[in-house]
Amino acid sequence: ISFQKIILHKLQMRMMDPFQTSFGTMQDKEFYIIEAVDTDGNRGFGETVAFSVPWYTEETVQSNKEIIENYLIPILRESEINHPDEVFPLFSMIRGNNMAKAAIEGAIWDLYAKREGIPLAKALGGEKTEIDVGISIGIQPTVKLLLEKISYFVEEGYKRVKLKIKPGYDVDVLREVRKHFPQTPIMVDANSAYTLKDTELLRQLDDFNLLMIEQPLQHHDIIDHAKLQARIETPICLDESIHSFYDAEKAVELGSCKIMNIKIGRVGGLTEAKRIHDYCQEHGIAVWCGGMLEAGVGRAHNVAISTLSNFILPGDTAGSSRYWKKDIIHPEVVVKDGIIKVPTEPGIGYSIDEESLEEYRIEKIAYEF
Ligand code: OSB
Ligand code: MG
Repeated sequence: ISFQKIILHKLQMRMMDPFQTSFGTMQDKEFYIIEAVDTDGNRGFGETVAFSVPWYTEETVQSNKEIIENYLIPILRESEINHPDEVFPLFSMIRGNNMAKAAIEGAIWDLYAKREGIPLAKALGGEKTEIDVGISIGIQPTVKLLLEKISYFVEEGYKRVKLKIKPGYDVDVLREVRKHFPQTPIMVDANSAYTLKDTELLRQLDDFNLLMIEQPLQHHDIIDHAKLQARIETPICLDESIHSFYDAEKAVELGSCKIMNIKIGRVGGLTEAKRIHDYCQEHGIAVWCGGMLEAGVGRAHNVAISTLSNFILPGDTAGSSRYWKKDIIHPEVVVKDGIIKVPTEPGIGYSIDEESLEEYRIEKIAYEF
């Protein structure tokens, strides 16, 4: 693959509603769309998924840009790449900064698939033609509002409901929710809001027949999660703690989780995501695709990776209209009856809506090769 240039488009988009987790509330999303152009004029797209503030992981929109500009693009300028699987190892001399790496690697995967004339899902080895999706619902100001939101998304057809919890917004809320939705597949996500001292409280969650509890404990931890898993029935799913294949392997060895949430950005890209997927499959750990409040390009990448066979559980890859009045891709990602039909066009399978891109763009920088 010989590059002509890489363009960074900085976008600013406002979500229709604020999204509240145990670590904070978000409504304005800033990110970069990475456009990789080859010497034949083919264009591949990736999206940075870090938030503006480093409260989910250390990375930010600004750190993504700095790493891409100062380290990753210079590495690409000096390297020859024949397949996108070579990108992550090339970047391995740079520690961490997985979301920066993933965004640029994602653009190269899309470019590669388009050059080959195949869908990205197929390039990754995915075989599903449709994927199941769930919905992630933020912490609500009142239980009444929460119940209304759940009703809305259940009626929309989403295959499972994920509720954000935090200390003081957990057992009582779930009791109310279960009263109204006794059969709905429900899981919870604590985003690291608890410690082992809360074991008794977390054990009470066993009464609610939850599919899983996501990331109850510290954001880098796999030790305490193993202890907790031994003491509760509800399967633990790790999100924040898994930054790499290495982390995934140690978590499975220790019994820190029974399920894994794979986010492409958190683990450094599609190649690493696929490796973790394969490892989990070999070890009987079901995986699903998490979300980072992405716009269309990031969403499209999530759809593609979700076609791999061990993405058994519904992901957080909701449709474009979950957060955006108008997305930056055409067609938008559509969920019907809780299902997304995987696009069959080459690459990510959705095209960039150039008009929307321009409308949301606040900065554009081109790096020539
Ligand atoms: O923990 O999965 C998470 C949103 C922001 C930060 C972290 C998380 C989330 C979500 C929503 O749960 C996922 C989405 O709908 O994109
Ligand atoms: Mg999570």
